[in-house]
Amino acid sequence: MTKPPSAPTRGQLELRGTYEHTAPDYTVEQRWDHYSEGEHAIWRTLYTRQRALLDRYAAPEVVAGLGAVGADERAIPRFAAVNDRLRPLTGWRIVAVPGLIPEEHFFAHLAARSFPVSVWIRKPHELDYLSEPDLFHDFFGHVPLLANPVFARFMQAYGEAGQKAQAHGAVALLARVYWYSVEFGLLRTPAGLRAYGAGILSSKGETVYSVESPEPNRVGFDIERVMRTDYRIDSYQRMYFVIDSFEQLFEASYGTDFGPLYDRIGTTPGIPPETVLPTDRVITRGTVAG
Ligand code: HBI
Ligand code: FE
Repeated sequence: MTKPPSAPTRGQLELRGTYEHTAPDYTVEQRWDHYSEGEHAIWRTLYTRQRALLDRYAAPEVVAGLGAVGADERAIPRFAAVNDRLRPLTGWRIVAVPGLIPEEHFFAHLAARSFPVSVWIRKPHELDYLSEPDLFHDFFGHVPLLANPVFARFMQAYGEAGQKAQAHGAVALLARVYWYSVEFGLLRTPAGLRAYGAGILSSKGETVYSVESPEPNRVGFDIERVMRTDYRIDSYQRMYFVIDSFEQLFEASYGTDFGPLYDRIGTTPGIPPETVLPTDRVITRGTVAG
């Protein structure tokens, strides 16, 4: 029996997953045969709805990755079959977990190129909003880019950085990088802004909002600026950070010792997401700008 973790940044919270049968690294069996027809139907509804938005709103690498891992609308993916395709592409695999897992285990998985995917899927009345990651968020949002070699290398570097940040007591600062890239990142492409963050891509509303709404600020990605910025977990983002390429993201994180940066930022108050600074590379100034 493994103790369920508390959700990051949300304080103590009842988690929905079942943590009784987890291995020491918090993995479980997927038990694909146990999904009900109703659960496959939820997947089908969500997949179909989001897939229709990708060509217009998502980074092309996401569309390519989704095809490469062999997911489709017919049924919840079998993780073993996905791994057969993913491993030769980037050396990554996905592992089944009950839900959120403790930070140290999450970072250890990423550093070892394994991405934890929750085994449970949301209920029919939760199609539009959930406060914990489920299988649809984890899979549809995160797994496609693991097929991209540059992004995959960044994720591994993030896991390694996470382990160092823990030793430094600076996970909260590094987590802002994850939030504003892996979860809510935008990419500048010749065709215009496109979403690549999993929090965006697993939400129908935010997929459109992040790219088209006049409300949020959109500012060029700079790792120190990102580490200094607060984020909101209970609404669409007021600030998106925009990368020009996945190489930029990788280079900002790989081989850099963030220790001095963590010390410099320390416990200074976070910059509100509504704030645009004179030093920002502004792409769009939002109507929320303070
Ligand atoms: N566990 N399953 C899971 N998925 C996450 O995204 C996750 C987690 N545990 C910790 C965590 N994220 C965050 O604390 C870090 O990204 C900072
Ligand atoms: Fe996520």
